Amino acid sequence: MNKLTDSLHVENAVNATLGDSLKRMENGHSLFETAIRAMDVPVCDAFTQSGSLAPITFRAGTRVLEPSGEIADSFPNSIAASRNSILAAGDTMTAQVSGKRVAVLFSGGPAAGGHNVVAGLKQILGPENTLLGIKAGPKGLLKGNMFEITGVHILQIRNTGGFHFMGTDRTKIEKPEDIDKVRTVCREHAIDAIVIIGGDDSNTNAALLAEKLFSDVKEDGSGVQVIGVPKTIDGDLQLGDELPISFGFDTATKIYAEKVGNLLRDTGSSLKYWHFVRLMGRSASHVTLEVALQTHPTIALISEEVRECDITLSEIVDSIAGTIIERAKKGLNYGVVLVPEGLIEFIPGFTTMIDDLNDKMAQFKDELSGMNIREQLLLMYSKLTQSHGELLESLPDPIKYKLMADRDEHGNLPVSQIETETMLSSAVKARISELDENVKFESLNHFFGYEARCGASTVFDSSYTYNLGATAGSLILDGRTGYMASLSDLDKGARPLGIPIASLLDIEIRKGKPAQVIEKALVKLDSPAFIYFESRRKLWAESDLSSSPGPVQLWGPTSRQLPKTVALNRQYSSLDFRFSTAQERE
Ligand code: FBP
Repeated sequence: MNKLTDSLHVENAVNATLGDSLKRMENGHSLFETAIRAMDVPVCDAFTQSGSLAPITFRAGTRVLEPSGEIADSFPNSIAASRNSILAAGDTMTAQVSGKRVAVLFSGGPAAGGHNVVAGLKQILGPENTLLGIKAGPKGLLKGNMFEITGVHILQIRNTGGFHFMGTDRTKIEKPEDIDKVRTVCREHAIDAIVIIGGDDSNTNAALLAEKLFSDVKEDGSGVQVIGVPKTIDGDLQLGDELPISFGFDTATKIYAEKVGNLLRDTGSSLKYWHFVRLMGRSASHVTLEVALQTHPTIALISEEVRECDITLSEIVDSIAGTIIERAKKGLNYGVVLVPEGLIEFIPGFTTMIDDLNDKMAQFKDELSGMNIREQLLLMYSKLTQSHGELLESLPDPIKYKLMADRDEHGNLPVSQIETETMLSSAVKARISELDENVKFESLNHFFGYEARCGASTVFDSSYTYNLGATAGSLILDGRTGYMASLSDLDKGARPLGIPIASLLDIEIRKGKPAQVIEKALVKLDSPAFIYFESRRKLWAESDLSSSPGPVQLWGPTSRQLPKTVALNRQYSSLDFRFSTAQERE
């Protein structure tokens, strides 16, 4: 062999070895994913009192919720059983519960941490009980599409982001024929309990199923237990101290904050762009508020303030244009504007116009289905009230088209596809040229949305969800139904709770009709997080005080940080979470 063939021979051997190891990493085994699977997750003291991880019992706590009379009439079984009382953690379970078959599903948009709910649930159910995974969300439940979850699956999914282990969807289970299908599936697969991991709409599904499956599903007259787990990156499934936050919010906001922090650094370097960034979060502005607290942008709009203070679109545009002109006078021709995804539904005039549109679209569904978009719009201009028709007609075409898009099964407008940031930046540009044509204004538009929902979980989301899974499993083994698993006191070791879901329901207009749903928790203008933001934002607009939080940190000083809005609103003593008092000794 000469030197050349010799070295080629070595190179081929190296390539073969490298190729092999790259192939091994192809399916979810990057070095990062392999390392995080092995990371420890802190467990609440409640589950470890016996020395090893064990399920707990629950007892009626002191807080009682008060649903309206109409809700109480619709959920007689659930409300008679819970008496609207939030369950508090009791003792370690001494009785051995075995032979239960529990099915778990993801529902709605994905959120980091879902896989750890499954891992915590499997661990607490133990080998004496069977855990089944339902594929593709509630639709999969209707079809009985399920498989047994084994210990090997858990090793693969532990601490990983995404819902790809089972998939998810947004099917609403409501019609009597759908409830019958679920009954049949439960009988065929001998299911004793269902865990629904979802947001407000999915937990509304859970409440209804718990009520309808309360008894008489099995031959012996018994029912099927239904337990919810609070998920959504939007952070709008909250109940004060008892449910401080839904899982997935922390990961999503930390990922968005990294990207916004990077943009703030870029804009302060290149000194020539205004970035308009729309941040995901269907209705509430919790995501935008959290990202603002982490990064201190030049401007952040909060939809709830726009609605409550009756701020019109032209006032929003004037205010942004005013800030841009003031900064330009100081030579600061750059900045970042955060726009919450759901803003359009909160602007006065738009709110009632969209309600009217939802109403008319439901009323003229059949006529609309045979028309093209132009014809649909003409029909709507004529059916909406005059002022609503005029407002719709005045909007840019891309916005109009998106407002006409189909609502999802829960009646939600697909706001993630409405480019409000583009509408705003164009209107601001026009306004600036009217006010001062010498001001330089170059804008770039962004939407930060889907890229964060399945990001690798933060340490908080991994830990929170594992303990939520353990709570859900304990509620099942303790014989409970119609509860949502929760954890309070996130800064002091965390306490597992069960929240009666039916007691959270309220009446809302969806697709033009009253519907019983869980009310979304919106940003409150008197909350400590908003008040803090309000006290700082003028300074952030005038000077450059931005902060770049960097990528999600799984190790190091900030790895245990809770969302700032949660720590402020719950008045925790520290920004760090603590799921076990043993952590103090670590
Ligand atoms: P969930 O409330 O189901 O968790 O979904 C949240 C969300 O990510 C919103 O922020 C966003 O508007 C919506 O889902 C997008 O929905 P889709 O995935 O159907 O496009």
